[in-house]
Amino acid sequence: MRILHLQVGLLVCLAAVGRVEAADIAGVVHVKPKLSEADYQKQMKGVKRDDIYKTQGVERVDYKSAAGNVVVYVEEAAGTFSPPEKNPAITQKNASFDPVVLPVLVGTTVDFPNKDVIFHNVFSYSKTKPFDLGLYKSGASKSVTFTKTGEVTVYCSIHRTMKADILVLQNPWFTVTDDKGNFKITGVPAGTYTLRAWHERFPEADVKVEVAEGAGEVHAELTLGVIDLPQVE
Ligand SMILES: [Cu+2]
Repeated sequence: MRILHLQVGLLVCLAAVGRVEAADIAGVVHVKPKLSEADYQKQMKGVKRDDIYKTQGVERVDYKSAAGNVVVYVEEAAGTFSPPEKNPAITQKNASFDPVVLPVLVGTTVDFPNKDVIFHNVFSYSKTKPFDLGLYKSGASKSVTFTKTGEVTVYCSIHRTMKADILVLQNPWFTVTDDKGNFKITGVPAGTYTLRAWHERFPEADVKVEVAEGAGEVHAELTLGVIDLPQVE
């Protein structure tokens, strides 16, 4: 009975400490290409119609959905952190990687299961972690441990549209935005941080965030965009 009381007491104590020191960082990432339709048309003046037709069937970037799959992360935080007990996975399914963007804590092992009926090959030429898992069949899975922070772009040597990005980060305070750019990072200890936004097509953006003790929730907004980047329907 006494042990039980002690345990309950400890739990209450931990909960109280957590409430005082940690807060959530929540907000939105905006994606703002800067060139208007009118300015784009002005730039296109004098371009031959035949030349335009050559590229007509080429798939364009959908900037409306670009606010999704943005990694939002605390750049640096004090402390040492343990990788998760359950490995995150990037699955090969329908000749695509799922998810296409995966932030992980340094030291994490990522599983790459093949859930297609066809063979795939998973490899990366990145400086952060070059690897080549070779061809492997349906139902098989291989793993890679990421021991250095940085960016790792992953491809399949057979299917050229297969691409995934892994961001290896210093601390566990990161998340991926939903398709509207919303994000929430939970349980960030009190402190002053640089919050960064990473997207495969844009330069990174950052903002300073102050997490005060007992803040509850801190709001943050980030904007990704490129000067003169055309957005054409
Ligand atoms: Cu493939």
